[in-house]
Amino acid sequence: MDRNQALFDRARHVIPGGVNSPVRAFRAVGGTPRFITRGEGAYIFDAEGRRYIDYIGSWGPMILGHGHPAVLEAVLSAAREGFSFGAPTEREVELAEEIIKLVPSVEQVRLVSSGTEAGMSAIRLARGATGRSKIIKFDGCYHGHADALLVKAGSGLATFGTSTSAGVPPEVVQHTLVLEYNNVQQIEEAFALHGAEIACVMIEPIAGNMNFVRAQAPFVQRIRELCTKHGALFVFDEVMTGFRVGLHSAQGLYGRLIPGFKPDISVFGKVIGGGMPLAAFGASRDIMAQLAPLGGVYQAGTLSGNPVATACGLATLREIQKPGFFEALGQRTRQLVDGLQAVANENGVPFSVDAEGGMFGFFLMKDLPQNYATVMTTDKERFNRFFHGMLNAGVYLAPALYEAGFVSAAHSEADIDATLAAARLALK
Ligand code: KE4
Repeated sequence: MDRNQALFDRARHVIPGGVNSPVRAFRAVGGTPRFITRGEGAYIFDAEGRRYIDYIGSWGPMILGHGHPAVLEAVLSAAREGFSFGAPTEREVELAEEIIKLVPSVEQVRLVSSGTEAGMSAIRLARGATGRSKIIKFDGCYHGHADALLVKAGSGLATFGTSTSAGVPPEVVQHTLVLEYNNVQQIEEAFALHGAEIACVMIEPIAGNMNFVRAQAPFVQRIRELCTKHGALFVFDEVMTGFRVGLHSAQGLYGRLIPGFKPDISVFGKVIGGGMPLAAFGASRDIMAQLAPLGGVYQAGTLSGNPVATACGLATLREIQKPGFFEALGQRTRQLVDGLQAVANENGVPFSVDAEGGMFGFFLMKDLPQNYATVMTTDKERFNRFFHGMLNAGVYLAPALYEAGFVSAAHSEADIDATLAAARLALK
């Protein structure tokens, strides 16, 4: 029997679904998940020893590729000094300073261990800072699995959330309103109806949980104006886009499209941990002063700012600041998506692509979708055939049509060419 299958059978005895995060189980695409033994640069290897060009990169963190020497060295030397102390260390100050240097809207940060924890804390902070309960999110955006955020779009604006998950009591999601992404009219109406009660609006500026859908600049600008007018806070969930779509994250991009644009609270994860468990949320000094031990909003964590994780994150952030890093990464990613588009056109397959920095998406439809409902009209069977065609050719794409893809600095021109050759066959 195939070693992946044997491991999967064994895993399912002791771990629900055989995985520690649902998307890894391949349930959306079918087939047997690959059990990865090691990573090396742009590649990962499965239990059968097969090599894959990796376009997941741990869902974003591995922007330098697997096993970057400088990062590995930083982690090993930090680990030799100690894994965790439960006391402040200089390195978490250095990491905070690095994030603040690169993200002008952030004056102070709090480090935590996962994007979920960062997003959950950002919501609590927004509610504590405003004294309000209502929050707005958008259909298709994922902000981690905190109860208040596991909510599906209600029908219209009056009905507040019904949860997408068992185990979340209605009371917990009654304050969460889910609107359509890129729908300016709905956000206008929501503020007209509930403006005085809204603590925050939370958004993925480029929605990587709908594969790759950009928030249109006028939409972002209108949310910014309405939040300012009504005293609500604008939360940018940059867990996926942060330091991935550009050195100054998505807010750097929107700062160029919308003069003076800044979110109120920013959430980071993935890249800032370089593959180790580390995330963060940040805001102005005034907003962050609401957090314990200064203010009344409680938030804590045993491994927050972990000394080994901060070493990994810092080494990663230092590498991506090197001259030309994002130009090269952006070029490589563009080469991939433009090549995929060309191959799809050659084969008469309706296809559209988009990319920013080291993050990309593609859709088996002619025009780029602007919201979740449109994304979900994708022909799932067709996507799954493409996914498996690529996987069998040694190209590991996201095992779900609503997930984004990631290119690392380790991906070479030859890797892109090999990917396009595989796509030519798979699309045929
Ligand atoms: P984590 O708790 O998984 O570290 O972060 C949650 C999160 C928050 N915000 C955004 C925009 C995110 O994309 C995520 C996590 N992303 C998923 C991929 N779609 C992680 C993969 C998984 O769930 O296994």
